Amino acid sequence: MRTQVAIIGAGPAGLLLGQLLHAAGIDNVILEQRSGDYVLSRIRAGVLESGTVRLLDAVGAGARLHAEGLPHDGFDLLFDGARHRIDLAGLSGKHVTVYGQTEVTRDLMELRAGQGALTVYEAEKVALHDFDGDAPYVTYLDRGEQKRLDCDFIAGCDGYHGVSRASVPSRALKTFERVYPFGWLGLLADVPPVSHELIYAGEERGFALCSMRSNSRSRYYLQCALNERVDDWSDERFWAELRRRLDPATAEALVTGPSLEKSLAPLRSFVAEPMRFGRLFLAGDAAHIVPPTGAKGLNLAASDVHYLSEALREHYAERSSAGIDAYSTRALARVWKAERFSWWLTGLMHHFPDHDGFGGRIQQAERAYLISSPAAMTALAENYVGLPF
Ligand code: FAS
Ligand code: PHB
Repeated sequence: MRTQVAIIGAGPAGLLLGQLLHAAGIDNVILEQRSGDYVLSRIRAGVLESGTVRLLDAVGAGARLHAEGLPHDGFDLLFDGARHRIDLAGLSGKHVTVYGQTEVTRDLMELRAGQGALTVYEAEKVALHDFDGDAPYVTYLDRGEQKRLDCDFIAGCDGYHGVSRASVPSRALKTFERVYPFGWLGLLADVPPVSHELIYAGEERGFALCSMRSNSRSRYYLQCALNERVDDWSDERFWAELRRRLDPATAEALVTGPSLEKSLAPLRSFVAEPMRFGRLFLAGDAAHIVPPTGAKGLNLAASDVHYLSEALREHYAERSSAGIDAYSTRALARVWKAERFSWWLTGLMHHFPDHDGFGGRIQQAERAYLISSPAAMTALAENYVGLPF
């Protein structure tokens, strides 16, 4: 089989890239190791930047998003018992849209299936070949049968643990990493959100996030130790700890109920440079990871594939390699700004080991300055709504 672009991974990066290439008339095949149902079962991001919404609209995947997504003009920071609203719309002129990654993935999957574009689910033993030459190809097992996909380019959209970045010789890669001394325990429940906007709480007992998927489905997170196990957290224990990390009025307003899902995610900042190796391009989590505090992971995947699809369109339509040659530098410029913001907001709102020492005093000073300075809040707002593509 032959295609122009082989895409590894059917997460948001791979699926959105597939649609952007389809819109440009560029043939592509997606190889995904899991089933479609499994991909949809993963509960992840919840906040879309306006740039991501524009891309979804551009490929025709925005209808349900506009019908069911929740535009948010601000969010609260809670610390020292007080909630401080960050007026995103007033400070940046933009808003974000609360719409779960699961729904984005579902919309893109349905659009792709309706166009008859090929996604091979449960593709096993995917292996990348000759991407440092002019005739790359991918091999994989399809229901036990060895297959080969010849292509012009390979897009590695297979996430942090994928095969694409692992296929690059280590001498060709420079990686940067910061692992945080805590994780996030997430809970999804069909209960009304405690507030109409998100609340990022940074009280003594640790970080908590009050988010949502709709006006009847809530998403909550608790900072937890890395050695915590989900099975040790009953719903009752989760709700009781969440209440302790909220101010009394918010705790009182909290509606609890049975969890639909609970999961633990470690937090790390990670970047692999460059994001291009011959005819292999990395995009999304395959190239970088941010702590979810800034809600940037999914949105960075979107800007990566925006740049990559433009570069590939230029290659085929204008016979120019300028976009391809500039892809890594262009993508990394935005990636590092999002890495900085995500690291900063994580530092501002989480409980670190040196909380009682120098680091704790710096955090207090950072918070006091932020809520006293329109300029500081504007900087927070323009990063949160998403810097320009
Ligand atoms: P993804 O990991 O989503 O998709 C990669 C796909 O490649 C997967 O479907 C995988 O099965 C497939 N794959 C992997 N190896 C393969 C192989 N060898 N062959 C074929 N296919 C392969 N971001 C936020 O903004 N907010 C959040 O709250 C948030 N929470 C998160 C929680 C967790 C547990 C994780 C892991 C991430 C979270 N993120 C969050 C970040 C997340 O949303 C990612 O940024 C987003 O999924 C990136 O999308 P992709 O780059 O497509 O990678
Ligand atoms: C979520 O709803 O999953 C979510 C929202 C905002 C974040 C992280 C996660 O910063």
